[in-house]
Amino acid sequence: MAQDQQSQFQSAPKTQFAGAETAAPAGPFALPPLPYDADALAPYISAKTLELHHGKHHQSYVDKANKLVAESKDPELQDDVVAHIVVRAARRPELNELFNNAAQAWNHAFYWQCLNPNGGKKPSGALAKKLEADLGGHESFAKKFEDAATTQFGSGWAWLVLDCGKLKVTKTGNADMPLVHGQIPLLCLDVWEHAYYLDYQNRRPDYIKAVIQNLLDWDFAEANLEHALGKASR
Ligand code: MN3
Repeated sequence: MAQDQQSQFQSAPKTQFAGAETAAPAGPFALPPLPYDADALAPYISAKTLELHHGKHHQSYVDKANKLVAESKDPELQDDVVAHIVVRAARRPELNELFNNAAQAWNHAFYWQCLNPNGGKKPSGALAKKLEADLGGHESFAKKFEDAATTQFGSGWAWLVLDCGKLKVTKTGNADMPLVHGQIPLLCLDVWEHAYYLDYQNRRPDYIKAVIQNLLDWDFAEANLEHALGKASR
C-alpha cells in the first residue's frame, strides 16, 4: 500500500487504544475496560446502557473477530495491531464478516474514550484553532456533527476526522470507519440504536445533543490530533 496510507492508519494513538494494542489470550482483539465507572455518564447515558453496550455488544464483536481470525489461518491477518486487520479485511470482500466485527471492535474501543463524565467543554489549544480554520469553530462543528449523526440513515457512526491535513465531519454506515478511507479519526459518536434506545427510545437527536453538550472528550480529540500531526511531520 502507499506509504501515506500506511502512516495514516498507523497513526492511531497507541497508548490510548487498549482495545487496539492489548493482545488477549484468545486473539488480537480484546475488550478494554471502560475508562470510567458504568454509572459515570448518567443521566446522559445510563449504567444499564453502558453495561449492555460494552459488556454484551462490544464483547460480542471482540469474540467474533478473534474467532474469525483464528479460523482463517490467513497470514495477512496474523497481526497484533488490530487496526491493520481492520484495514486489510476492508479491502477483501470475502472477509466482510471479519471486517464488520473487527471494525466494530475498534470503533467501540475508540468510542468509549470519546466520552468523559467531565466532557462537553470547548476544545482548546491547537485543536480549537484548527476547528476555527477548517470548520468555522466549535459551534459550527457541533452543528455539523449533530447533522451527520442525526441524518445517518440506519446504524452507523458520526466522526470528526483529519483528512489530508484538514478537519472534516463525516458519517459512516454500519461498521465502516475512517481508517479504511485514509482518514484519521479524532472523535466519534455511535448512532446504532443499541447506543441510545434504552435511555432515549427513538429520540436519537436528544442522545446526540446530550453527548455533544455534556460528554465529548476534547482532550482525547486533541491528543489524537497532536499524535497525527506529529507523525505527519516526521
Ligand atoms: Mn455500539
